[in-house]
Amino acid sequence: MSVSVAIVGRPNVGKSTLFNRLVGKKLALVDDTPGVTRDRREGEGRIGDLTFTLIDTAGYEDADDATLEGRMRQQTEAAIQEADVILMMIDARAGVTPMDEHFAKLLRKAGKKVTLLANKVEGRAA
Ligand SMILES: Nc1nc2c(ncn2[C@@H]2O[C@H](COP(=O)(O)OP(=O)(O)OP(=O)(O)O)[C@@H](O)[C@H]2O)c(=O)[nH]1
Ligand SMILES: [Mg+2]
Repeated sequence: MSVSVAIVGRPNVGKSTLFNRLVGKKLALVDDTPGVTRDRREGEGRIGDLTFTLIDTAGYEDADDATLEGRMRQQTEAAIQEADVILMMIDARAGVTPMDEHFAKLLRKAGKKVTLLANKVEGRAA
């Protein structure tokens, strides 16, 4: 069984972009609108000789179970439970936002190994 890695973070930080890059295919929808990923997606990720099961998640963390956002949040929480390794992504141009802090809290509770990814670092603002 391969190691599973979940990419988690608030909407629009670039999770699906990284997912597609590591999987090497455009399996996930990427758009400059928050909330594009509606359900988790899995693919075979690869970095050099390392292969792993990569999970892309929806970027919502704070909503009622009955709503669409609530179901997205539940799926994200399930992915956090399942994953061996978590990549938490932030937008380095925006810095740490209250929603990032929400995700950080959620992940601390899970007690998993978390690596913080600062994305969108190519510009002066970052
Ligand atoms: N400038 C810049 N833009 C990026 C980078 N990575 C992703 N983006 C852009 O950020 C936007 C959001 O990317 P997504 O990959 O859809 O973000 P997401 O975190 O999956 O968003 P949700 O599915 O809504 O949670 C897209 O317009 C991407 O092209 C980056 O490194 N730099
Ligand atoms: Mg996405």
